[in-house]
Amino acid sequence: MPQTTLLPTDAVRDRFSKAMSAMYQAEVPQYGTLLELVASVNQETLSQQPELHRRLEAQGELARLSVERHGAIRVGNAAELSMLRRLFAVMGMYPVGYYDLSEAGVPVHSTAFRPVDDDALAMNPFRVFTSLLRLELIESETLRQRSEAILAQRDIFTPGARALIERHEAQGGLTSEEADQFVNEALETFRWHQDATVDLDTYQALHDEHRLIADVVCFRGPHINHLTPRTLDIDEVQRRMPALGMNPKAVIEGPPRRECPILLRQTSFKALEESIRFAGDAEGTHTARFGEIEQRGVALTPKGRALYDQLLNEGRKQTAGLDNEAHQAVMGKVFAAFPDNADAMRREGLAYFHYHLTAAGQAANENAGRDIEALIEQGLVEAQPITYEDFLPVSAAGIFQSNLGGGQSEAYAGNANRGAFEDALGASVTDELSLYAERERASKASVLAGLQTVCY
Ligand code: OOG
Ligand code: NI
Repeated sequence: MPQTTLLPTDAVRDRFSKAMSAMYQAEVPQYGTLLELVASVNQETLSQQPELHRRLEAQGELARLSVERHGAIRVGNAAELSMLRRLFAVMGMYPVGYYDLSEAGVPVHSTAFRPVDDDALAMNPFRVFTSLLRLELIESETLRQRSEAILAQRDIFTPGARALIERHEAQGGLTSEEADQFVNEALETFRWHQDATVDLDTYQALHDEHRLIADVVCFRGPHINHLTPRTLDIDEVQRRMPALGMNPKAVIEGPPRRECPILLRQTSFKALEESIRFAGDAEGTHTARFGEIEQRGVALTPKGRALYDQLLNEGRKQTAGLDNEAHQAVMGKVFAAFPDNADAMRREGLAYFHYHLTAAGQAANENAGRDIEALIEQGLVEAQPITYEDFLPVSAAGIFQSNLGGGQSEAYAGNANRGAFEDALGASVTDELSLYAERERASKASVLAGLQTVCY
């Protein structure tokens, strides 16, 4: 029997992320405008900063820049979340990280489905921030039961998607043709629906409880609510948005602008008001879909992250109500306490690095010693920052809130429940920090193993 050739899961993810971007551009034309803006700002940044160009190229970041993006969806129950886990596995995307958004008054908890291996990340790091609605946090017993009943009636997956997920699991992958079918079928789950499954009164009641509940419960599927290209200069994109007809959120989330970017900075154009037909034919609107941009920096160690969290909290106490310029100025001052050069961050153990032998290092031998810092001093080893591939709960809450009309209650605060999330998911989530620590450790080990043995 001829062997079937299976497509690498990385290729399935690449096809899917491109198809999703095309679908979202057709659905939300402003997202297409945002992509063009990001592409031209990236181009300008690279030509103005040849050193940045060189570094990104050396790190393999340049090749993935134009395909890099993340998206987000919100689902209603365990059955939906666990099936999504199986769907994303077809594309080599696995749950990494646990994010508790109840802390910020949003009744969800989340993970990010994303590739984990170096090669997979380098090829296409497409990530989907996936939130599970927490009906148990809803005050009203009646609304909770009503929501559960509505959600129990829908199936967000096509029969074709289910069949292809099973086929992937049974044969360990999909053929190229099956992958194309899978992409088409899986896209249906993320598509926008102009008609709600409920009448206007039900929508209104859920909306009054929390806008997010209406968004998750009232439609046939968990429409993709944004896609996010990666920019090299988020401040510039934010500045240029209004001239192109986009309404940016008030402030850029995350750390301030720095010489050596850390973690993640994010902003968005605000969600659009879109017309909806409700059951019983009433017309109304719903606001859910937006476009986001991100600028990524180096991943921080637990020590670096603790410093980031501490400074972020200090900054937040001083920035309430400020416009972006003033907000960034305050954050800039507060973050002066965070060393802003790669050597200092490395020596102080604040960030993760990937180590490799330089040309001189490849010619050197083990007499050079085993102390990585000394090897760097001698020019035998180079350390490159490892890019942060994950998300930040405070920033995510800021993105949620500015697109939910802001000012949501803090009523759910402090309800992290990773165990319940993992039960619903049907798997545990990988700890993101352990992934960076392992990548750093493996690179150090291979540097040391790569120094030539001396024969006596
Ligand atoms: C997700 C918001 C969080 C991010 O980039 O932090 C997010 C949502 O609105 O569903 O996408
Ligand atoms: Ni996002």
